[in-house]
Amino acid sequence: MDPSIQEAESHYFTNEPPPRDLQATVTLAREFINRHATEGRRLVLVTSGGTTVPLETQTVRYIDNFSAGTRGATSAEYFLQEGYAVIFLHRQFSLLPYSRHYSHNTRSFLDYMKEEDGRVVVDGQHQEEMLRVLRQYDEVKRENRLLILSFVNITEYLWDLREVAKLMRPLGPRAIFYLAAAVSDFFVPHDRMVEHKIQSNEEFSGASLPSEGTSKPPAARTEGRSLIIDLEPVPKFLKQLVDGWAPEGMIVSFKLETDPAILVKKALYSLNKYSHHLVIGNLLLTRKWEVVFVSALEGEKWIRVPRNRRAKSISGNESLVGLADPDGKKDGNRTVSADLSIPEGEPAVEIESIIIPEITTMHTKIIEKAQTKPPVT
Ligand code: PAZ
Repeated sequence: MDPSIQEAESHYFTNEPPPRDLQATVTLAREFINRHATEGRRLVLVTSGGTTVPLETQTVRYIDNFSAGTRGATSAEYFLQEGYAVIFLHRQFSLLPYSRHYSHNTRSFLDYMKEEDGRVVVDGQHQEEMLRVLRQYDEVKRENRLLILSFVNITEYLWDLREVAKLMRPLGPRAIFYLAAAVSDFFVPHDRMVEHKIQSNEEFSGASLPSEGTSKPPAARTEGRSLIIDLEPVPKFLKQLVDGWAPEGMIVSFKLETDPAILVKKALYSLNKYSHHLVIGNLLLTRKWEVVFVSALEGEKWIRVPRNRRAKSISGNESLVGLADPDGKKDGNRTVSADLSIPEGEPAVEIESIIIPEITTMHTKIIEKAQTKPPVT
């Protein structure tokens, strides 16, 4: 492996302190992986939600991104449906498999309930759907096939990813890494982070010194009344994942763009640079309706789901046209704007119900290919 990449890894993990609960995470993950390895099951690590970039060690302020974890939570359900064991490494409080159907919604979960003879029961109109979700959830719980782990900031995410990936190594080609989390590209290194809350009042701003008294200038400081933030690039660890941490696993990364003109180019660039199995490209505004698979095996392949002309309004009533906003929060009371780049209505089916079977078919081929390879002597 390129020594400069190893150097970047070593520098990063020496300088950025591990999360406090890393040992507990490793213990849980080890036990889960070993059990499913013994049972010969395929296992996927799904990463989901956005990483934060703290500006202070005692964090009051941080930089965040838009991701609600819809892609990750939905994909995890379809992997579970395909019989996989799933480690769901997600941003704390972002969407979770199964409970996603009833949370982060314009509706309160209490709207699914009603009182009957002094007891709380599920309202009649939601019985069928909730029973379907509950049965799937119960089966997964009974078979102990879902492990939920969480991170908040970029450093916690990278430590967890590295440690879990190394634990998954013995699974060889039976492992998938499905990296749907929206990972920060820039961060504040620990030795340039101020300890205390950044002050807006110049009289107090002198208190903002890096936590360990290093000579490095703080990455965030006030100048006059402005806040100046000088971020550094997060080292790209996909190469280490491919070559070092989990060299035999199937690796699926995501590429998010907002400009359609560069999406495929950027996905191809990533595929060539990291030589992994698959890059799934998506655009912020259309990510629930279309994605592009870019792989060495199959080139460029688009997956699209039709748009539902009928979108549900907040009240749950169907309206002919609703505006589906980029974050998927329903607002059926507004009319569709003239901007045709914003899709009408919700997707007719969840696009992940097509993405995941496609991936598991590719995974089967990878496993079969590995089985026909002569053993390394
Ligand atoms: O979490 P969500 O469903 O709102 O969004 C999913 C997504 C766009 C973050 C994901 O599909 C993705 O592209 N993740 C990788 C982002 C990137 O670092 O390029």
